[in-house]
Amino acid sequence: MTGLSHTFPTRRGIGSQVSHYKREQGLLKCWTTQMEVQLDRLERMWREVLAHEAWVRGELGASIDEARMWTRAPESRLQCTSFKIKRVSWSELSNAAFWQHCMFANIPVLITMPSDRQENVFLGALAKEWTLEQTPRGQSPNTEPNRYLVNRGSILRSSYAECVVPVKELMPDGEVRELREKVTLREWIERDLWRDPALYLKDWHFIKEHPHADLYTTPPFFREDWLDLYYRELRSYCDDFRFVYWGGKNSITPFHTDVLGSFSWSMNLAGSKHWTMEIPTRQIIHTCDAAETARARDAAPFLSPCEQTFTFLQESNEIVFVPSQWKHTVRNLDSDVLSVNHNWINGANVSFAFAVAEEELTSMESNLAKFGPEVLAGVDAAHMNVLVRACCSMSMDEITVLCLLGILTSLKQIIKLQVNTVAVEKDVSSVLMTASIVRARETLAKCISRFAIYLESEALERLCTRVLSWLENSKLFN
Ligand SMILES: O=C(O)CCC(=O)C(=O)O
Ligand SMILES: [Fe+2]
Repeated sequence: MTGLSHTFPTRRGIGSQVSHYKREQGLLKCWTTQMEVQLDRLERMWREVLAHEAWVRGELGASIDEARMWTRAPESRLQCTSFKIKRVSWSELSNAAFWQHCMFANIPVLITMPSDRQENVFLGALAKEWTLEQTPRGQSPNTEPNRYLVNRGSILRSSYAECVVPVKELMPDGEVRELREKVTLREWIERDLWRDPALYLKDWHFIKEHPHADLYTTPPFFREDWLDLYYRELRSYCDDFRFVYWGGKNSITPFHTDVLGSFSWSMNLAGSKHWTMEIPTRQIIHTCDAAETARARDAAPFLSPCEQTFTFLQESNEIVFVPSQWKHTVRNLDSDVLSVNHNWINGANVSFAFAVAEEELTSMESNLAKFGPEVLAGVDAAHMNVLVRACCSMSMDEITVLCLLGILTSLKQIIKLQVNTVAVEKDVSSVLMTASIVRARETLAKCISRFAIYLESEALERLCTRVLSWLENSKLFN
């Protein structure tokens, strides 16, 4: 994969930063030369919005109050002693409720999809082929209940057996390393089921590698995805954050927060997972009880010494929504646990992406300043962008462009909604888009102020300033 694994711990040592430096530098060079083309696209989008300006202003008035209420709702604070993740049937969860109570509030949820595969239209062929069976007596090395895939992954096996897949090894110190030797899917499927649980097929960019496979589609709750939009529209899909995972019994994803403050959704297709999550400090009111913490730590050996944890099981057909910056660790409970996992960013959490990059920048600046103010002053913008990108997967330029692209796309969506959609849907969706813009413009303003000296394109800065001042002067967004 070209980006960093989305499961790296957030703060990484300078050693690993340097080892990524060269590769990142190459990627960034290519990005800078693409910048003009990208700005062209963004400018064009902006002109399209302006062409509809009067209309957007006239049509949107009814929903703006509601949008404002959503985005200004106080952040959800939790009492961790009593925190339990909610299980909600997907048919009872509206898109609007998901935005309000999960994405804007930054609260996890466990969504149960229909068990009848025919009803579950989002799960295509990838989900329909699996049958888990109890391991026959005597075959398992221990007496624990255990299930494995009877058909050993028929759809993947029939079409993708010779694909090289990323198999990661969990080191005793909790670091995850990709195996040096190439492993094909066939080899993975035919592996000894009782082998070392330290191996885990994960972060397989399945859609990127097989764009026409059409094995599943993203459920509607998670489709407002600026991260994907950015890589698709502006970067010719040089990277993505859409993965397939296939782990054996007791394989683990160590404690981490997801890449760049993103949300993640993880849908189990076969098998069960045991999750341990930690409530971020700023969302906590009290500390929780010690016994609960000890239990969580037993289940998750790489847990950091922190008390605000809770655990839950995810069965097949269930989707976990992981909010931004909620640390988590996952243990697979069956011999075959197959899941799909995407990371995504939109107006509800783009502020986290900014905050993660800003934190890295601040720490780099203070490290450089230790060598003297002239050293910090002498560091060029490109160098800093490479370092920030090596630490958190995107440079400051890229985060700024992602935020601008998200805002412009949402504005265009609002315009389109006015033309094409029935009244009720139009109303709900424009509230969501508007609320998303209201949040994101604060982040865009922070990007061009805090990242100012590191933004390599003045044209980008100018366009951001124009869009921001338009939003500021528009009654709709204030
Ligand atoms: O399923 C796993 O092993 C890890 C999933 C995860 O970290 C995520 O969904 O963010
Ligand atoms: Fe994760």
